[in-house]
Formats: sequence, structure tokens, C-alpha cells
Amino acid sequence: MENYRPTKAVINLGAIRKNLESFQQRAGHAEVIAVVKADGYGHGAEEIARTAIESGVHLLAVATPDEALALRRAGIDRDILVMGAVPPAFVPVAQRENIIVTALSLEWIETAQQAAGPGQPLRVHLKVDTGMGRLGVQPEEAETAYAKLASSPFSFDGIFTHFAAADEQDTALFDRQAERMNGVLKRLPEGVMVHVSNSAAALMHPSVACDAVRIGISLYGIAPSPFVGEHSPIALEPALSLETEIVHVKKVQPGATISYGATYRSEGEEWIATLPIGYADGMLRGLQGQEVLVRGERVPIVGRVCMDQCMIRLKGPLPVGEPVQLIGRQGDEAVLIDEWAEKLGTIPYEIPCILTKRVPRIYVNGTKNAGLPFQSTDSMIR
Ligand code: PMH
Repeated sequence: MENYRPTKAVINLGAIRKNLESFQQRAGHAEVIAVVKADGYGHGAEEIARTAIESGVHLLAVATPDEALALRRAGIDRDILVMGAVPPAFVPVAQRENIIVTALSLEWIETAQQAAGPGQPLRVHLKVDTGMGRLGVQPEEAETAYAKLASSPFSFDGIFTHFAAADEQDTALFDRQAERMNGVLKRLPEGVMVHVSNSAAALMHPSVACDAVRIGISLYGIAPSPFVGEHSPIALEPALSLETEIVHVKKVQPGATISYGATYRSEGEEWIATLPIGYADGMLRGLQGQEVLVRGERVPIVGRVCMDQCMIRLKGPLPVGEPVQLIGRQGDEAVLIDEWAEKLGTIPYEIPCILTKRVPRIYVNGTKNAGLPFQSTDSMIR
């Protein structure tokens, strides 16, 4: 891919490996399922999947049938679970491609039986809705679902649920969901793999780990919520940093207006630099006023963020080509994804997911040393 613009997301696969190892240690006998849906939370599903497999992960999880197929097309032959709904038309494809699908209702089980073709049996994990209210059989339907699956031609390989509030200080809903799931599991014969925990549950409630934990956000070194971030027993290492370079610098006179709508006016003589990144890259307009790092110091984005560019106010003249860290560490300073999320009034999950395709993902394998850039032993551009 051509990459003449200096804007890029650098993904440190060493951080992914480290986070995975931390979870593997914390989970004890439970194995880690790497959640690589939504293009690996914007980090690149294929590269994250490969890194996870190298670190000993046996099962990958995605949201959609197409995401699973994309991994197969990329040559990834490890087990993949599709956690979202799959239509009947996908059932024979899942059989052929050895993709595990989610049995999400009694009706789904019947429809899938009709859709199944000859060949390898369809592999399914049964989803139980213990309080998320999204997909899954109700706890009181679980025995019927189990019986249907046990007598079906399917390979019934797993059972799972999803927590709606494992990242909160108040554990009332989490406890209720865990109790419901325990009730379901007590009534079913043993033998299939049980997985219930997301990142927050794996970090805050290790006792419910069961056979496997599904780690998404924290695989990427991001805390699911500020509460978990403050109490995490694991030092998470963010894998993604967002970088660019100054492409234009000028000294402006007092009262100069900057960007659309002239929402910013310089007070005195100021040094204003232009960065080649904007809202079409996922750097949303709500980030006006957000600070970025230049020479290890914080400086603000001034004026409106444009589609492809934005402006920052420097402390003095700097050359074109000067590195700018939008997310990540520079010297002793860091701007974390959490800071963007707070500024945008959202959760950190959204930030890497909204970085658009125009931002190339550059993979480095190294471990971080005191300052950026990363020590890179191997890098590739997608
Ligand atoms: N399992 C399921 C079924 C999920 O939907 C998710 C994340 C995970 C595991 C991983 O959770 P984590 O990233 O908190 O570790 N799902 C979503 C979602 O639907 N919206 O935000 C995260």
C-alpha cells in the first residue's frame, strides 16, 4: 500500500503478546479466547489473530460470518467462533470451513438443522441470555435447547453467556447473571466447554472463569471502564498509537482565524501547525481542543477539525516533518485512548474502531523502551 502521508496507526504486537500472557497467567487453567471482531477492534484482525495463535490461543471469536470467512481466506486455520447471529444460508459454509456458530434460540436450532448439509457436522456453542438481553436462550429454555442440540447431528462444543455490567463497581447485575448461569450449568450434564467472562469479568471476577475467558478490549491494552482501569490487577499495555507529522507551520498575527467557522482566534502572535489528519480518518470534530504531543509536550488542537486536516498551536517554531503523537507516548507524556473517549463523551472501545481504513496500520513487534518510536524488530504495512 502506498503511504506517502505520514499519518499512521502503529500497532505494537509485542504489547498484544504481553497482554495475552498476563491474561493466560491470570486465567489459570482457563484458556484465553482472543476476540478479534470489528477488525480486531480496529487493530487488524488478521495480524492480531496470528499473534494470538503464536502465543498459544486455540480459539478466536468474531461477531459476523463474514469476519470468520475473512480470517479463513487469510489462511488462518485455528478454530473460530461467530458470536453473532448467522443466517441459515451460512450453515453449510460453516460446516465446510469448520467455523463454530452460536445457537441463539430454540427456533434457530430448528432452522439450522433444516439448513445443514452433508459432510462435517455443524459445530455450535449455545448462548444463554442471563441478563444482557441481546442473544441467547432464556435460562428456563436451556435444558430444552441442550436436549435439542444433544440429539441433533451438530457437534455441540460449548455453552456461554455475556455479562452486561462486569466493569462496574456495583456488582448486583453481574452477581445475578453469574447466579443464573450457575443455575443453568447445574441442570445440564458436564462435558462441553463453558465460557462466560469478557475482559472486565476476567480482571475483576476471576472466580467465574470456567473453561475459557473471551478477551477483547484488554487484549489491546485498554481498560473496559475507568473503574476497571483503576483496579486492574494486570498492567495493561496499549498496543495502538496514532502518529503523524507537521506538514505546514506559520506564524500568525493577533486575531488570526483558524479553520471552518473561525471558532478560534489567535490572542497574540502564535505558531500554528497543520496536521494531515481529520475526521475522515476517525479523528472526530469533537476532538477540537484535545491535546497532542509534540517534543514530549502537550499542545492543543485549535479550530475545527476538518475532513483531512487539523491545526495545532505550537509553543514556538518547529520544522515541517516534526513528529506528532496523537495517541500514545512521547517522552514522559502520554495521551491514552481513554482521554479521547472522555473528550468525545464515549467509551474507549469506540476509538480504535472508528479509525478509518485511510489510516494505515503499521505493525511493529518490538517491546517499548523509554521513549517512542518503538524498537522495531520487524515491521509490515497493510
Ligand atoms: N464476548 C462477547 C459476546 C462480546 O460481545 C464481547 C465484546 C466480548 C466477549 C469481549 O468483551 P471485551 O471487549 O469487553 O473484553 N462485545 C462488545 C460489544 O458488543 N460492544 O462492545 C463490546
